[in-house]
This record gives sequence, C-alpha cells and structure tokens, in this order.
Amino acid sequence: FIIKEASDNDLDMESLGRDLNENLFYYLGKSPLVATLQDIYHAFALTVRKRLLQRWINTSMAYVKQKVKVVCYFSAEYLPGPHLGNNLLNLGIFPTISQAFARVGANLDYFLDQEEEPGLGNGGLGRLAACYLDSLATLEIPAIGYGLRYEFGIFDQEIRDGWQAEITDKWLQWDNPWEIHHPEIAYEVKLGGCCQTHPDRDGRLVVHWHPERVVKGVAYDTPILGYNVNTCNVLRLWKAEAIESFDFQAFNKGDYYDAVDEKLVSENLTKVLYPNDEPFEGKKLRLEQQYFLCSCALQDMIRLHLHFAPNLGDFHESWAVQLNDTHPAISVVELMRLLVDERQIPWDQAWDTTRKVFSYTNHTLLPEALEKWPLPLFAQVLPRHLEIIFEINRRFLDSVRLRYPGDNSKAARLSLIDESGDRYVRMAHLACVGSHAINGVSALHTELLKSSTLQDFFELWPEKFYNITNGVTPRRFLALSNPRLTALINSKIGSDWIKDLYKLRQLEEFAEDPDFQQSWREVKLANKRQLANAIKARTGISVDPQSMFDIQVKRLHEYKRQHLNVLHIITLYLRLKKDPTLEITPRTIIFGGKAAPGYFMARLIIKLISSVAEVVNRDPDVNDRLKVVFFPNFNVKNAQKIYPAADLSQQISTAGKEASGTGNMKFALNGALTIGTLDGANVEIREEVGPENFFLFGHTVEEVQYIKAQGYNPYLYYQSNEHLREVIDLLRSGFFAHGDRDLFRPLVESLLYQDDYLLMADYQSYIERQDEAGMTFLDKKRWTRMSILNTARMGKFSSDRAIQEYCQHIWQVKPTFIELQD
Ligand code: DL6
Repeated sequence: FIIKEASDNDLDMESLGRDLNENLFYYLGKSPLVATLQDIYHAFALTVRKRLLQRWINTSMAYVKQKVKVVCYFSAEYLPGPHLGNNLLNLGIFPTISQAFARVGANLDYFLDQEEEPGLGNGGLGRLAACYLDSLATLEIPAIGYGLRYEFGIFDQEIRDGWQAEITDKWLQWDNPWEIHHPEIAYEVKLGGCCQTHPDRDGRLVVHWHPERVVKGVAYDTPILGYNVNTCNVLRLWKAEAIESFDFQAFNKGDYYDAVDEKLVSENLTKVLYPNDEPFEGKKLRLEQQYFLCSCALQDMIRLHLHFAPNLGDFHESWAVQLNDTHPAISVVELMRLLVDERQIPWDQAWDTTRKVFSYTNHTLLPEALEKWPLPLFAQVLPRHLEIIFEINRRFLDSVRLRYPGDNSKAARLSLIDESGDRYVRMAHLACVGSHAINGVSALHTELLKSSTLQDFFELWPEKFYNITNGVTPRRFLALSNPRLTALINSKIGSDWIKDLYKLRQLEEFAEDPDFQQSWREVKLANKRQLANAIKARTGISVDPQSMFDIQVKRLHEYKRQHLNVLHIITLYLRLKKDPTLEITPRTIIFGGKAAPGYFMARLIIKLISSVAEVVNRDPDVNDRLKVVFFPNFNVKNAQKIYPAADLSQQISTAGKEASGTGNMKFALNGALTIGTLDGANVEIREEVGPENFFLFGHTVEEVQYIKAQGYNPYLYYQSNEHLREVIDLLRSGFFAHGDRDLFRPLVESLLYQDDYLLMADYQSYIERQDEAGMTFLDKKRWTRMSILNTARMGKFSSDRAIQEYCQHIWQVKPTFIELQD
C-alpha cells in the first residue's frame, strides 16, 4: 500500500485552503456561510494536523529503519499551551497564513484564541516538560513523551469577591483536533489484590499477582513538530477505561448498575489532575495514576522493542527514560516486575538493564514536596511492587553496609523505607537507586541537593550527579508570543537565533544605538497596550501603559513570597498618602497565579492582593501613580501576553527554596529586568546578564541558614524598622478589609511570630532595590540598554541547550535527520 508522505507543496496556500474547506464540509458538516469561529479553528487545526501526521509517519519510519535510540520522557504533567499557533510557526507558515487571513478580512488571532489549551499540569514542572518536547523535536532527537490524559486538567481560576474560585477545566468539551485516539494501542494495568508464589514446571519459584481489579490504558497521540525541521515526535497520553465495555458480562447477567459502576470507577483514574503543586498529598488515586502511567508506558516500549528485536537483551541500548521528578519513579519497580516476573529475566540482568535505562531529575528541595507513601497504602495498591522494593532495598543496603561497616544510621538514612516512625516508601530514594544519573535543575539547586536533600547519595555515588540548568523554548516564548520584538530582532541579526539562542548576543552592539533603543521601547509599549486591553477586558481595571509594568506571575506559595510584593505596595501607598504630591515612578503591579485549592495561606494571599488592589485602585490620592491588578487564570495562553509586556520581573523567593524557576527566563528573554534573590536560576541569569543589569536583594542561602540557626525572631525587624511597622500595622488594622481585623490575622501573625520564609528579614533590602529599579526606569536610555542586554544574553537559557546536555551526558542519544520525501 502507499503511504502519502509529506511533500514540499503541502504547505502552499492552495492546498491548505482546499483542505480547510474540505474539513469544514466533510468533517464538521458546515458550509462556510454558517461556520462559527470555533468551526473554522477546528477545520484549520485538522488541516495543519494532516501536515504534522505526514511528517510524523516519515519520522517514525526513519526511527524504525535506522534502529535509533529513543528518549522517553515520563511526566505526570504537561502544559503544552495552544498548539495551532506554535505548529504554524514551526512549519514556517505563520506569516503567510496570517496574511492570507487578513486578505479575506479575518484576523488569525481570533481563530487561534478559540483553542482550549491542555492544562495537564500545575506549573513549572509541566511547562518544562513541554519545552523539552519542543526542543527534542527541534534538535531532531528521537523521543516520545509519555503522560496522562486527564479529562479535567488544572482548574480555571475566577476571582469572586477577591477570593479564588475553582471552575472545572473542560478542555475536551469541543473535541480535541490535535489528538489521535488509538484504541488498538491499549494495555491492561493491574491494581490491588495479593501475590502468591508457586513453583513453575522447572521447579523455579514464580510470583503470581492476583489483582483486585484491572484497568485498561488507551493511547491518545499528539504530534509534536520541531521548528524548521521535518522531525515530528509524539506525546502519548493514556486514558483509563474499563477493560471490557460495560454492556458485556455483567450487563448480560442483568447487573446493569454494577457494570456501569465498574466503568465509572475505571475511568476515574485519569479523570482529574491533582491541583497541588509542591506539597505532596498522599492520595491513593494519585498513586494509582502514577503507576498507571508507568505501566502503560513501559508495556508500550516493550511492545515496540519486541516488534523489531528478538528479545529484551539490548533494551537499554534502545531506550533512555527520564523521570520528571519522582511522580513516575514507580517505573523502576514496574520495569523490574515486567522483566523478572513476566519475562523470566534473571534479577541481576534485569537490574542492570533498569539502572541503565532510567535517569532522574529532582525539581524540589521542599521537604513537604518529597513523595513518600505510607507502607499500608502502598501494599494495598501495589502488593507485588512492595515485595520488589523490599528486595531492591535488601540488596542495596547490603552494599551500603559493606561500604560503611557498622554505620547503621547511614543505612537507615539511605534506605528506600523510612522507618523513623510510621513506615513509608521514599520515592526519591527509589529514583536514585534505580537510575544511572541524577540531576538538579540549576547550579545552586544541584549543590543544595548534594549538600542536603540527597547528601548521602552524593557521598555514595558522586559520579551519578549532574546539573542541568532548566531552559525555555525561544519558539513559543519569544518568536510566537512576541512577534513585534521578533521582527525587530530579525531586522538586525536575522532569525538564526530561533534555533541558536546564543546568537542573540549580536544584539549587544545595538544596545546603545538610539534608533534601535527607540524601536525597542515602541515594541514594549505596544505589548503593554495589548496587555492593558486584556486587563481591562478581564478585570475592568484601567492601567497606564506608560507606567512601569512590575509583574509577578507564578503559582501562589509562601516561599515565592507574593506577600513580600504586597508589603512593597503598601509601603508605596503609605508614602503617597503621607505626601500626595510625591513624585514616584508610576507603577502597575500585576499578579497572576493559581493557589492549590486546599492551601489556606496561598488563597488568603490572593484575597490580600485583591483587597489591597481594591483600596489602592479607587484611592484618587494614589491611583494616578499606583495600580494593582490580579490577572485571573494564569495559564500558557495568558502567559504569552504577559511576559512580552513586562518591564520588571519579580523573582523574589527565599534563597534556597526555588529549584530553578523558568518564568524568570521567559521574562528576561522578553527584555524585562529582574528584581530577585540569589535563588534557583536567578543566580545564573544574573551571571549571564551581568550584575549591573539585575536588581539583587535579600539574604543568601548561607545567611538564611545562619539566621535560622541563631534563632530567627521576625518580631525584632518589626520593632526596629519604622516603615515595616507602619505597613504591618495598617494591614492588621483592618484597613484593607473593610475594618475586619481578623481577615488577614493569620498572615500577619505568621509574619510576626514565625516567618518561615524570612520576609521580615528581607524587607528592607527589597524596598531599597525596588526604589533603585523605580529610579532607573526614569532613565529611559539606561533602562532600555539594560533591557536589550538582558535579551541579548539569554542564550544559555534555551531549552535546546538543556536538551543537548541531557543528550550528551545522560542519554547518549544523537540526532536523526528526517528527509521530506515526495
Ligand atoms: O524544574 C521545573 C520547575 C522549577 O523551575 C521550579 O523552581 C520548581 O519549583 C518546580 N518544581 C515543581 C515540583 N513538583 N514536584 N515535585 O513543580 O520545577
């Protein structure tokens, strides 16, 4: 049979237009006369998908023919953002399509806006996974992203009376034109039950797992095209289904309700994403989700492998699996089970294969985020896996005892089982033991991993540790989301930077060029106008695009210190109230981000921001120079409008708490200056852009540790700092809460008497640096120069650089060139 392959002319306007009309007519059953925006978006998305599928088939055939090694990225979360615009960009047809739409009086943006983005993640970790898929394809690396197809992704956020309200995310309500449902690619996943050991025919003992229930995982594939290449990889997401359709057995026995119930219980597994970012929530369903992802993915890899190889002997030469944090760490045990129990491969050989296949990225140092499962729960869900973990642990601890004779506390600290109180399975330890490489996500984070969280593992296996600083894709986060800046940059240095971000360095020579500076400012102003319109439409608040746009968008968390930002706002407010004629740099301070629904303090901080905004924005003494906005529902789509419009990027976490951050990179890439602490990747951003182009404040990690060791007393800062005292007193007086002194009491008390994240200790230096940023903003030439240099020096923070490091140091994979065949 003949496979229609991609050809050069599949991107011409005539063929695109013909396909669009055909899809509208034959797929959606609509004539152009009655088609809605959504219909046209849908028909157009299918038209583009067809081009992707042709490239994908080419790509997968080349991988098979050339027997390449494939990277599998295992991640419980992906935040790819809307696909259509990005695919047009990567196909190289964005400008022509945009012009073609304009010629018929239509605005492409309206159609792009129809797309519901897949919110299959919480924040940084899921967005990083999506950036990495983009870079893998762009660098022509054979790769599959494996994940879960949550029916409801991260909730949509609305702000009601200043509080966050969660609305279910119905991203699939209009159907998803990007995915291909593959009912024929399906695997059974066992859960619960018990295990028994029987001798086989040869007298060898074999384990039988008798599960309590079995769920089916069905594949849904989304093509992921690289930029300006023919490589098209796949994101394969698993949906849980009942193993037999409910009208079979029970239904025939007349047991209709039980049958339907079984279907519902099975489908529950991938119903919803857990919306908590870093604090770990030990829910049974979450463990089942993690295992379901890993089992489906590994069974899929084994099936693919055996399609082309006689056995699994060389499995590790064909596959490299990256564990995106510990959420998929159970796959270490699942691969052992599949090899040892199901394929009778001897333990040592299976273990050797397993360790060569896996590598593990840690994304957090927060103790409360480290996953550990209570043993009874684990035994209930995965009885066989617990037995395998005990065996892995027995062998591992034997080797530890040989290495550290008599040091029982060392063995207890390294053990896969925490036995200090109630017993838990430590997933980070499992990931470390089962992987050949372990990496942190910024230089500082990796050093802290080595010296604290994973110190014992670092002492045991220093050669396994790497740092791979995160990166972001310049395609989505500059070329696509900031077309004005892209056009300006291209006019000076061409567009090669889109694939080699270090090339942005060439902009340095224009940093002081008055014409270029003027154009740079015009671009920023136009982007700010666009955001101002979006703010007006979403919140009703009018903001001045000439004011400094000072932005903090990220998940709400005490360690990220959005409330320190609020203390600065109240400081400015008090200054203006005391002297209404005071000349300050006009500022619009913008927040965005979701709080985990069960995280009381984070929700209260949102209420605080809204309450302060309400007072400030309606106070005529100040509102010509100060505005505060909470932009609801921060997601990838909104982010693409926000980053290009920022003057100042707030990266103000307590030193030692933010593993890397990637928003910090997206802002600076778009020419925002950073006010930040020496935390996560801020340290490296400051090194790259130059300390003179970065507003640094706050205590260092060492100072934080020292202050805490001395017995930190936040109240002393309140007592000794008059301005801070006034701010806190105004807050506790009920001024921002219609006189209610109780509303923000939990926040005030936590600041005065506990302050785990050292806001009080960092307040003064934060205010000073904010003042300096404000003054600098008034010096337009200086600010513009700093802004240009920030963009010019962001080369290191491309996800392409990060992926190249993974390929070279961890995965040992090489690019495969994909030809476009006629
Ligand atoms: O590595 C991606 C991203 C970092 O940039 C953030 O600093 C970090 O907070 C985030 N970590 C998580 C933790 N989730 N878990 N486990 O999202 O990862």
